Order: sequence, then C-alpha cells, then structure tokens
Amino acid sequence: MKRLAPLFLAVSIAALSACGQQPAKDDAASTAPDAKPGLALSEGVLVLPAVKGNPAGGYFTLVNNGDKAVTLSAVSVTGAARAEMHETTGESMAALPSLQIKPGETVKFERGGKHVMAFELDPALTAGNTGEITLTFADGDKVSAPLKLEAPGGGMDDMAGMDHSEHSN
Ligand SMILES: [Cu+2]
Repeated sequence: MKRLAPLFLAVSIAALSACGQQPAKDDAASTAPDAKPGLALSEGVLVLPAVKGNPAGGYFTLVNNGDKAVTLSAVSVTGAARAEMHETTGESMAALPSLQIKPGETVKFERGGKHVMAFELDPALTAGNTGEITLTFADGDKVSAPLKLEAPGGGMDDMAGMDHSEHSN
C-alpha cells in the first residue's frame, strides 16, 4: 500500500492546481512543441507583479544560429491567459506584432527594451519556481524554454508604473 502514497499525492496536487486555473488555457502551446532548428532560447525570466492582477514582465535571449532569417510572431507563457510582445522606447511602450531575427543575430528581451507582458496569471505561478515560455514563429515552428519565476523588485520598479491598458486589445 505504501507504493500508492506518491500517486495519491500527485493526483491531489493536480486537482488542487486545476481548481486555481482559469478555463480555456492555450494548453496546446505547452505540449512539447517542435524545436525550431538553429535557434537557441535561454535566460528566460518572468518577473511576477508586485500587485496581484497586474501583468508580469518576461525576458529572454534568443540566438539565431541558423542560416535563414526567422520571424518571431507570438509568445505564450504557461499559466498566463495571454502574453504579448512589447517594446519600450524612451518613455513610451508599444506592441511589437512581430520581430525578424537575421542569421547570426542575438535578440535580447530585457528591462527597458523589448519585453513580454504576461496577463491574467495563474496563482500557481510563484517566485522560485520554474515555468515555461514558448515562442511561435511565422512559419508555425515553436521553441520552448524554462522560465525562471522571480519575485518583483529590483529593475522592475520602472515597469510597475507603466500603464499597459492602452494596448490591451
Ligand atoms: Cu509592456
């Protein structure tokens, strides 16, 4: 009977987290997408909001080691109802509908520049854990990588005051 204990534990954890989730998640994005050849996605970080209900900021480094340009067209964050690519220029921020990355090019999504905003976060996303980010390219290929979940603070102070409502269409 002892062998059953881990199973029960796993089931109850699954049931617990399911209760906290919102319906209609994009579960397809998290089911082991095919890795796009020549692309290296790393340093994924999601900085959780200081105020519950606010969006989280996502950052990563993407290197195109392939011999063709690729076009990044969408991002998704496991546990977020939706995620958008944004670019901050000076004081203003705009949605970034797509981004071309040339062969040999490295693109950094970072504080104060290109970044991901993740909206309607699952409460299960807590600092110290690891999530997942998935990039979708114009040709339909996807790349996923771990996403370090971090507590708010530090460099996020400037983001906290940003108003994202103007492009929440
Ligand atoms: Cu933003």
